[in-house]
Order: sequence, then structure tokens, then C-alpha cells
Amino acid sequence: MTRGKFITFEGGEGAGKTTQVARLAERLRAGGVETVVTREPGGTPLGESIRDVVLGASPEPVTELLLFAAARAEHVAKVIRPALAHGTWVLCDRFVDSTRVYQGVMAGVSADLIGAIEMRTVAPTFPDLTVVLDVPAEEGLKRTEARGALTRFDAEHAAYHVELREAFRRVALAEPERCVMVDGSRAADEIAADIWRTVETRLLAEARP
Ligand code: T5A
Repeated sequence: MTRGKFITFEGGEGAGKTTQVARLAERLRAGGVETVVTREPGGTPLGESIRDVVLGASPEPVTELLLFAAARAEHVAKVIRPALAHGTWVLCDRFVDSTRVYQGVMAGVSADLIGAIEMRTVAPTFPDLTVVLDVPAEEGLKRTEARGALTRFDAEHAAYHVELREAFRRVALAEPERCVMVDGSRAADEIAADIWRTVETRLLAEARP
């Protein structure tokens, strides 16, 4: 059985990740590719419970890191790895780069600690492709405000969101073999077409017999 492909979507608040995950899943399924859509924090019953806790409280940065990591360990072991082994493609709304950016860059937890935890909870199941949606901070915030139900991360001050965007841009530039940065400020259809081209070139061509 050929292993499925693992694609993650990253970016700041309101970057359009959830919208683009749904678009790509629809297109892959229409082409006969079995596809699972999932998200972090979440993805398992325990992960969803942790999501409620971690988004509802304001824990210490290291507590937050460990909660996200606990949810991810369950998610990788019980959902992502089995699906990939079965040949199913997995599309995940946020993954390790969110931890590296939010808990690492923004909250100051050491990259060494984050890396050590990744080795225990994720390795060797890193994404084949990561789509980083790049949107000006004010545009992302406008979208989340229009949608309502702000999380405590959405509600951070404007400078926080500007720094967040820069941190995700650095992630994309640092690992060009895995990451592609996509201009998320355009119409959803245009963004979806761009992402589809990348998936075709980088993953589907290789997966064809
Ligand atoms: N977190 C997460 C960590 O700190 N560490 C971690 O390790 C992990 C995994 C998750 C929070 O947890 C933090 C980061 C997050 O703050 P969440 O509620 O899942 O919280 O937040 P987000 O993932 O940011 O989800 P959002 O819903 O805020 O943003 P999305 O998914 O990027 O955007 P989407 O697609 O829902 O779109 C938002 C709105 O914009 C519209 C949509 O219709 C929607 O109304 N929209 C567009 N409008 C115009 N043009 C486009 N191209 C549009 N695309 C979407």
C-alpha cells in the first residue's frame, strides 16, 4: 500500500486555513483520492477536550506547550499515522509550525524543548507539504471579527499579529522543500487554484504510477 500524503495548513488568525482545507479536500476527493480532514488542537475526542481547555484558559507558556503536545501525540498516533499507512491523504488545519510560532517565537519557549517534544510525539510523521497562508495582520483580524467568537489569540493586540505573520513567513522561507507560502489576501478561488497547482506538481505527479 502506498503511503498517503500529509499536508498541513498554517498561518495567523483568519488567514483562511479552514476554507482552503475544505477546498482542497473537495478537489482531491473529486479526483478519487481518499482524504481525511482534521485540525489542531483537536482531531481526537481527547484532543477536542484539550482544545476546550487550552483555548478557554490562559496557561503558562510551558503548560500550553505540553497541552498542545499531548493533544498532538494522540492525534498523530490514533488518526494521522493510521490514515497515512492506509494510503489516505491527511489535510490538517495547523500542526507543528503553530507550536513553533505561538509557543516558541511568540511565548518564548525554547526551540530545543519544542524540538525534543516533536521528536517524541511527531517524528517521523512530519508533513510532506505545508501551505503557509500569508495575510496582512489587519486583513486576518477583520475576517475573524466579522466571523465573531474570538479566541484569546484573536484578541491579542495588533503588534502581536504583525509579529505572528513575520514568524510564519520565516517558517516558510526556512524550509522551502516542505513549505510553500501562498498569498492568502486574494479571493478564495484564486488561492485554491494556486494550492492545487502546488499539490499537483509536488505530490500528485509523484504519487501517480
Ligand atoms: N495554537 C494552535 C497554538 O497556539 N499552538 C498550536 O500548536 C496550535 C495547533 C486555534 C488557536 O490555537 C493556537 C493558534 C490559534 O489561535 P482556531 O479557532 O482553530 O484556534 O483558530 P484558527 O486556526 O486561527 O482559525 P480561524 O478560523 O481563526 O482562521 P482560519 O481557519 O485561518 O480562517 P477561515 O478559513 O476560518 O476564515 C476566517 C473567515 O474569513 C473568511 C471565512 O469565510 C471566515 O469567515 N475567509 C475569507 N474572506 C475573504 N477572502 C478569503 N480568501 C477568505 N478566506 C476565508
